[in-house]
Amino acid sequence: MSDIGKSIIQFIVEEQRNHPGSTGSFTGLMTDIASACKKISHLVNRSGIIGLGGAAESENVQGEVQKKLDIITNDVMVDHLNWTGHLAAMASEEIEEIIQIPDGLPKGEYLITFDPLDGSSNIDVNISVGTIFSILRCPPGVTEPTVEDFMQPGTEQVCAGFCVYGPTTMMILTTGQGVNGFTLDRDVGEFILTHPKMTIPEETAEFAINMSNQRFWEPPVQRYIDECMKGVDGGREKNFNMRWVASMVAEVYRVLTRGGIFMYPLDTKPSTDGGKLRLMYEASPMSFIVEQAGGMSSTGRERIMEIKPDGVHQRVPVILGSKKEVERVVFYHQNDA
Ligand code: P6P
Repeated sequence: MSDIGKSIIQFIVEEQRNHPGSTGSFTGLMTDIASACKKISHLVNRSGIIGLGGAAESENVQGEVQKKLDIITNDVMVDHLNWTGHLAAMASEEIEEIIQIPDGLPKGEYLITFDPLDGSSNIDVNISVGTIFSILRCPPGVTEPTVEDFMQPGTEQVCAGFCVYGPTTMMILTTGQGVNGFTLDRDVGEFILTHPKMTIPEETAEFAINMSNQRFWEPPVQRYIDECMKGVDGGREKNFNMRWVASMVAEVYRVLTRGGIFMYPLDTKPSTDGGKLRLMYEASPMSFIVEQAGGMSSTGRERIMEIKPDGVHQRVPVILGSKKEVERVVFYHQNDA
């Protein structure tokens, strides 16, 4: 019988039964995350009506001007997750320091990193945005987590997911057993399984990159994109199409549904210190999802999932998607550098 139509919590409870000895804490944590994302979806959808569009008068740790919704959605995540007893600490794109569980509240066995509203610069132009999260285990015996306890490579993730607030609100999730997509049914307020076992085609004819950065790219990326642009006139066996939404959640969801290669490579722009995208709450969770869907994710020089972070807000180059294309870019890095 097809699982389609099953609620996300029913799906997770059934998955939990595959892990003998599980305490139900992970299921509880996922319930809280789903609840927070439903609230964020509501706020995003009504932002123009309730005056939540536009910029706040503040900058985040990245030095980026914050949108009002960046701050509000960060508060939604923290307020939904800090009292439930499933987490030992959190880390957010919007907050420089790790977020401790308030004194007096119970702590749990998990750590979470999140970008509460990725792509928020798209809010005011009504383009899809999203929430990205990554769940790690808190090291055993640690009751006051420090930044060091978060410095775990992507291979240590228990779960990774993202919500995309677009024409429909969807939650994409992996716990290491493949990738499943759930659509928010607003009539009942539930995420419903609509895209079971998502897989990325190994081949693609679609690349996504911000072409305005071209003069800053390294030779392997210059070569790869030049060949895509020339298609059959430049040595490739096909012609390519290009997309750039400037919202990672939208790009990754498209790659999951029809293939493609998404690239935010290393560039020599002064503002991008090692890359634009953040490892712990963008590149790492998205890499877990992409690999679980049969794709590949690399900096061009190493597998993103194997990078041990040196800071919560560390940036890395990202090249992910259809395996054959990512392999080609990695090959160029190994032979063109
Ligand atoms: P650019 C959004 O700010 C983000 O972090 C990703 O979601 C997106 O892929 C990228 O930055 C867009 O960057 O330089 O094209 O605006």
